[in-house]
Amino acid sequence: VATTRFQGENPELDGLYGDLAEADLQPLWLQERLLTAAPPQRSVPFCWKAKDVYPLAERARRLVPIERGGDRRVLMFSNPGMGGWCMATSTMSAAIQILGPGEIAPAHRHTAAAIRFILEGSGAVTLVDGDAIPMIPGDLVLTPNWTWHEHHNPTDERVLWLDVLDLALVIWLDAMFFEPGPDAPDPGPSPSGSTSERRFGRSGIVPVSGAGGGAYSPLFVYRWSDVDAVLDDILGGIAAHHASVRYSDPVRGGDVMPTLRCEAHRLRPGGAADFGRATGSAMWTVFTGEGVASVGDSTFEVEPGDTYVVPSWCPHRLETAAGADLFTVGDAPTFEALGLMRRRPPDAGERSER
Ligand code: GTQ
Ligand code: FE2
Repeated sequence: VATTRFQGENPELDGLYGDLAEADLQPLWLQERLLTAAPPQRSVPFCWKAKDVYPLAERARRLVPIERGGDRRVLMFSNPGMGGWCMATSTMSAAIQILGPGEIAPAHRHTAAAIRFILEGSGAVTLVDGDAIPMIPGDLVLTPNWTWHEHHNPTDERVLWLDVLDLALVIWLDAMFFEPGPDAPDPGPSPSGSTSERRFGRSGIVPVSGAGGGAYSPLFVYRWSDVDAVLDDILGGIAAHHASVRYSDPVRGGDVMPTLRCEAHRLRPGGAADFGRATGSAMWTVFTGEGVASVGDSTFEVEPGDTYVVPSWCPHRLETAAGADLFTVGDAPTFEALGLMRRRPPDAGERSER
């Protein structure tokens, strides 16, 4: 940077800069936001409130039919820091998806991996590689990289869920591929649970041969009733006011997918949790209860269905008067795999753990 002071005073140097530009070269010493002391966050702390988003989703449901081409009725969260790109964080898209009674979102597959966290309406079905998964609020459903998926709502009510995909990452990596249908046969009104659950959903027991052991979890759905029971038990056994669980691949034990980490958190009434800061971004959704989230310099009062962003390296703290259950999904596995995960516990000053 020191050398820039000669700019305009030294004709030879000016000539060099001109010739560099002609040759599609740029001097590192003039780049200002490249080798930064800490990441300049692209996405900013932000919260989408259910009371704003749900009515807009309902209007979209009435006005916009699901057609081939669009395929999905999805309101994408467009982070104000992302310059108008419809991404929630620098690696992830997030959205509210709504399906009316009798509607079908047709089959397709893509290299971006997705999770859904069900927020409203019981009995819609997502088929993942042909396996019909009935969904009720609080359930987590995976549609991993390149798995066929389609959504059916055979019920009389609208259903609404949170979608989160590693879409910004996949697009940045020039790795996006997409392929439409064939639609699977209609699963009918109430399939009796999925094959993936029957084979992989009993804790500690996995088939010796068959699927699993690949890059993503062969269990495509995690039931809220199970999450609820574990959180309850953890909090019952300790004096702390915060319990958390991680959704894991029952065969390999790691995260559910190579790019996304999912967790559920419960705070007792009057409880608080301080997460410090970490590289990587995350979406947090309130399932039940209420709370106040501090993310960087922002404060959000959150209620069920509200979703907020914790950008990379932003301090994050939660507190609640009435108690709260939250679901979170983030890109931590990518950071860990690439040696880019860095954490700073709360109150650690400038010291960070690598
Ligand atoms: O439900 O398959 O939010 O393909 C974005 C892309 C949801 C889906 C999204 C998708 C889907
Ligand atoms: Fe999709």
